Amino acid sequence: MFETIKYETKNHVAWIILNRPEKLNAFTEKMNMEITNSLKHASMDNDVRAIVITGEGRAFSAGQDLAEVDENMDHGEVLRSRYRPMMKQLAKCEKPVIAAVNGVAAGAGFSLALASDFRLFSEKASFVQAFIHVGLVPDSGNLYFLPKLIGNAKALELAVFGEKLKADKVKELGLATKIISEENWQSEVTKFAEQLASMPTKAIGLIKRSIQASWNMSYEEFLEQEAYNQRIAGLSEDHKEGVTAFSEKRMPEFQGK
Ligand code: T3D
Repeated sequence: MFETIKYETKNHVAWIILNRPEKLNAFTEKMNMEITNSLKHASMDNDVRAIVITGEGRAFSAGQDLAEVDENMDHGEVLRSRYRPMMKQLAKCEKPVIAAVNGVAAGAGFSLALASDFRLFSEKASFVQAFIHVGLVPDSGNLYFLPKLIGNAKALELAVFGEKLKADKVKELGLATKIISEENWQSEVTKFAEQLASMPTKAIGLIKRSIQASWNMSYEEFLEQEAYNQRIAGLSEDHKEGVTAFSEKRMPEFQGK
C-alpha cells in the first residue's frame, strides 16, 4: 500500500513508521504524501484510537531530503503543496498522536514531532533545528509550536543557533512527555499508546480541539466553545460508561464512542 512508510494497526493503535532508514527517513515528495494519506486513513478508521509516528533505524527523520533540493526549487511552493497538507492533516486529527522519537529528528522531522500531541523521546534521540545550517527558516509549523512550548526567547535561540538537543536538554526544556531508555523503548511506547487507545477517544479529541481553539478566541467565545464541546462529550457512550462504572465501583471500559 505504501512505499516510503510502513502502516500497521494493533490493539486500536495505528503505527506510522517512516521507512527510509538509509537516508535517516528524510522526507521525499512521496513520503510527504504517504504520511498525509496514512494520517487521513487512521483518522477515519473507527477501530483506531491512538496514532504513533516513529522512524525505522537510527533516526526519527532528518527533515527534507536534501538530494531533492535544487536551485530552481520554489521553497514556498514546496511547503504549500507538500508540507502544508501533511501538517494540516495532523492538526485536524481528533485522535491522540504520539511522536515516538527513536533517534535524531532534524528540520521538518523536528517540526513533525512538535506538532504531535505527545513526544516520547529515546535517551539516544536528539532534536536539531537544522534549517539555519542550510540557510532556511524553520518551517512546517515549527515556529508556531516551539514558542508556545518553550517561550519566544528559547525558541529564537534554538532556531538561530541550531544546536543539537540531547535527551537531558530536551527534558530540561519540557519538550518531551517522557524520556525512555533504549532497552525499554518498544515496550514503553506500546504501553503508552495502548493506554491512550483505551481512554475516552471522543473526549480526547474535544480536549485537543479546545486547546487549539483557545489560541484564537476571547474568553467569552472560549466558554461558549467549551459548552458546545461538553454537550458532545456528555452525549457519548464513554461518558455514560464512566458514570455507571463510578456508581458500580469498578474500572470503566471505554469503547471510544
Ligand atoms: O523546500 C523546502 O524548504 C522544504 C522543506 C524543508 C524542511 C527541512 O527539513 S530543511 C532541513 C533539511 N534537513 C537537514 O538539513 C538535516 C541534514 N542532516 C543532518 O544535519 C545530519 O545528517 C543529522 C544531524 C540529521 C544526523 O547526523 P549524523 O552524523 O547522525 O548522520 P550523517 O552521517 O550526517 O547522515 C547519514 C546519512 O544520511 C548520510 O548519507 P550517506 O553519506 O551515508 O550516504 C547523509 O547524507 C544522509 N542524510 C542525512 N540527512 C539527510 C540525508 N540525506 C538527504 N537528506 C537529508 N536531510
